[in-house]
Parts: sequence; C-alpha cells; structure tokens
Amino acid sequence: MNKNVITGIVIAVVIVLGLWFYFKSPAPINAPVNTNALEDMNMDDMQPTTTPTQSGQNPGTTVDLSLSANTGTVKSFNVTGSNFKFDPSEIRVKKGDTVKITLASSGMHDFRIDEFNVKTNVLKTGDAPQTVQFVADKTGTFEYYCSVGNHRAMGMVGKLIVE
Ligand SMILES: [Cu+2]
Repeated sequence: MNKNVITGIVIAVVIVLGLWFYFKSPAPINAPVNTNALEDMNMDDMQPTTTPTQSGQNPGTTVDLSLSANTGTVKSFNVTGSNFKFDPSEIRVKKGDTVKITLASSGMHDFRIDEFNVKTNVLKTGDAPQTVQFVADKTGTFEYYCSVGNHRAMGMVGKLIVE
C-alpha cells in the first residue's frame, strides 16, 4: 500500500515537474529562437528584396530606354512652302524615326500633319525657318498641308510616308 502511494506521489511529482519544465522551458527557449529567426528572416528578406529591385529593374529599364531611343533614327528635312506647293512634296521615313521638319516660307504658309499633331506657325517671306519634330510611331501615308486660306484646296499638300 505505502509503496503504491509513494510510487503514485513520485509519479505525480515527476509529472508535475515534467509539466512545469515543459511549460517553463519552452517559453524562454522558443522566444529567443523565434525572435532570432524573425530577425534573420527580416534581414534576409529586406536586403535581397531591396537590392534586386534597385540593381535589377533600374538598369533593365535604362537599357531598354536607351535601346529604343537608339533604334529610331533622326531624319531632318528642309521644306519650303510657296504659292501653292511644298518642296519636297513627299517625305519618306521609317516607323519609329524622329522626324524634324524645318519649314521656310515664300509667301504666307504653315505646315501641318493632323495625325501627328504637327503644326508650325504661319511663316511669312523672310521669317526665320521653324523646326517642328515628332516621332513617326505609326505606318501609313499621311497628308501634310498648309492651313492658310484655301491653300490646301489649291493643292498645297504633300505626302508623309511612314514605312
Ligand atoms: Cu500656304
């Protein structure tokens, strides 16, 4: 009987002690482990996320921009408007080209391409030539014309061909 009671008490004490250690020790042990793990994770997460974003995306974007900027050629044209025509009356460029039109005028004329939102001032004889520039970002044949009076109807037009 006594042995059984003692054994039961010992077992109970062992269980209580076991539970006490079980609940007491894991907490302080887990806490620092978790904290370190979190700190390590954060450190690891922060640095790689920040670094690839800056070193990966920005140069990539810059490279792409410079490449696309370099592929388009700048093409310059001197255009003279007179009564009632343009010289030249046809301009040919490639899609993506940056087109510079420098208009000189004999009489009173301007130069417009509606599809590319291009318009010069109306220039009179003796006015300084004016340069307008745009990117030919779509293919097709587009009419340039003079918007002064009835000049367009009188044939003061030309063709911009974007290939
Ligand atoms: Cu005109």
